[in-house]
Amino acid sequence: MDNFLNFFLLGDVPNDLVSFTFFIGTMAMMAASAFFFLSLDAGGAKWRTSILVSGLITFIAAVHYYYMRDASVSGDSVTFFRYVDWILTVPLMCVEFYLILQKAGAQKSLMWNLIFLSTIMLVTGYVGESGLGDAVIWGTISGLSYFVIVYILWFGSAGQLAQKAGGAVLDAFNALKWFVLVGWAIYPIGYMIGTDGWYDFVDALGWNMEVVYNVGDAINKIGFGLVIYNLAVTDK
Ligand SMILES: *C/C=C(C)/C=C/C=C(C)/C=C/C1=C(C)CCCC1(C)C
Repeated sequence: MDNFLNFFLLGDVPNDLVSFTFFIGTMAMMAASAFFFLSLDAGGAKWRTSILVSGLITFIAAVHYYYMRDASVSGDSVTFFRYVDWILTVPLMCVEFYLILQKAGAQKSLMWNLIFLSTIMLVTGYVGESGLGDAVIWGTISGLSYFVIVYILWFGSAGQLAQKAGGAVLDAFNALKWFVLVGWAIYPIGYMIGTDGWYDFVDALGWNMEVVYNVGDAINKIGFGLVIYNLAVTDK
């Protein structure tokens, strides 16, 4: 088994839970990328870009997981790779929202607003998590940006456009909206677990912030991409 894994330059199977989830995460992101890239035409020309973006999201994550796994086995911090990954992939998710609503008349401003807010959310989160600033203050600013994103998707103009599009587009939009409300909420929980003095019992379980983030990424990157794939094959 280890020889096989070394062949893929993945090294030995790590024996602590945290590194192991990075290892599984690398595999899962690689497999999902292969799936999306090979399925580019599954919904015809109309959905090609959307499926491509799904593949780019998991591929960018696969590369970062590869590095994070290495850092994790060596006991180094993964925070920098983590946020570089997010700062590239979360805006691509905002692009996905725009792409599926484009035919219902979505304006580019919807995409730029979401990208702007998610950048604020992640940069302020990085300041708090890396120790450059107070974890509570910066985490709160990050959380406020997150609420605005949720608000725009649940109660703003994006929802009206999805209604107008109806059918499979509306179904996909509604599913993705839940990913942002529930799936993305996993991250602030991870952040609080990583903040000293908050939810310290989690460490006793052998879990930590990184495990929570890894579970979040698997759901939000692979699951999110599969919703797009499903939309493409239902609405050819
Ligand atoms: C693929 C990666 C995704 C979808 C990452 C999403 C990340 C977040 C929604 C992070 C949110 C945070 C807060 C709302 C407050 C605390 C700091 C963060 C950055 C963990």
